[in-house]
Amino acid sequence: MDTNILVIGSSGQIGSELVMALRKIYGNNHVFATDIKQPTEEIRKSGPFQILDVLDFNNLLHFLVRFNITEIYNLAAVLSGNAEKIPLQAWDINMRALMNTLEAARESGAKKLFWPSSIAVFGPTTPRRNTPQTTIMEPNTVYGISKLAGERWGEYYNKRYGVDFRSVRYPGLISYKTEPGGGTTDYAVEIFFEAVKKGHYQCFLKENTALPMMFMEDAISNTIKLMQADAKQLSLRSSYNMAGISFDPKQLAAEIRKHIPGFTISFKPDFRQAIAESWPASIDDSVARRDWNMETTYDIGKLTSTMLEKIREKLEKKA
Ligand code: AKB
Repeated sequence: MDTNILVIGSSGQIGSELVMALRKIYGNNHVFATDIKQPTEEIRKSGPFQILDVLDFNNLLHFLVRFNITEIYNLAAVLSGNAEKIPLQAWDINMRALMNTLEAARESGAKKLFWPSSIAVFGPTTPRRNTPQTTIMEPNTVYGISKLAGERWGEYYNKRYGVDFRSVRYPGLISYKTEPGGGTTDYAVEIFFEAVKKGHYQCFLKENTALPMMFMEDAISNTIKLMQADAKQLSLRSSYNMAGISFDPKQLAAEIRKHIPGFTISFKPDFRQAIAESWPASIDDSVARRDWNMETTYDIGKLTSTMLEKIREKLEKKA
C-alpha cells in the first residue's frame, strides 16, 4: 500500500519545510499539505494543498478516508508567547487540534501520527541543566500545560487503541524560510533578519538566558527519522527530548559579529523572560540518540553562517 501523508499546519515555520522534505521522499502527490492559511509558493506549485481546519472533526475524518491517508503530521498550535495572551482559547485550540487527530487516526485506521511536543513541558521545578528525559514536570504556561497533557493523551491512545503516536519535544527551531510566530525562542530567528537588515537587534530576553535550540534542517531530518523508525526501537510513546545545541542571546550576538563586525544588540526583556526562565537551559537527548539514532549536524557557528547567507540571498531576491 502507498504511503499517503497529511500535513496539518503546512504553512507554518515547520510545516513549510517538512512538506518539501516529505515530497522529496514519498513523491509530490502523496504528501497533502493543509492549513487555514495560504501556503508558500513552493508548496502550492509542487503538490496538493487544501484549506483544512483541524478543529472541524468531520472534515478531517472525511479527508483521511477520501485520500487513504496512512500518516499524519499535526503541527497546528498556538505557541507559548501568544498562548499567554489568550489562555482559554489557546488551551481549547491546542487540545482540540490534538484530540481531533487522535480520534480521526483511530477511526480512519491511519497508521501513524506525529505531533510535536516542546521543551515547554518542563517548568521552574525541573532541573535546568542537561534536563533528563524523565524528571519533574510542572509547566506554568498554558502552552506547556497543553503540551504535557498532549503527551499523556498520545501515549494513552497508543496503549489503549494502538494509534502509532510518535513525538519529540522540540527546542527553539531556527529557520530562514518561514518565520515563527508567537514563541519565546523566536528571538533566535528575528536576530538574524534584523542583523542583516539593520545591523541592530533589540532582544526581548536578557543577555544570559540560555535555551536549547536546533537548526530546522536537523529538526526535519530527525522528525522524519523518528517516523521511519521501526516501532520496536521506540521505548517511549510519550515524547522524546531533542536538542542539539544551547546558547544565550549574548553568545549568538558574538557569533553574528564574526560575520557582521558592526552588529549591536540591546536588551529589553518582556513577559517572555519569565517563560524562558521556567524552561531548561540545556537538554539531555541521549534516549532519542539511543532509540532511533537522533543526530545533529549544525553547531552555533554553522547555523549562524547558514542563516546569514540564506537571509541575504532571500532579501536580494525580493529587492
Ligand atoms: C515557543 O517558543 O513557544 C516554541 C517552543 C520552544 O515550543 N518555539
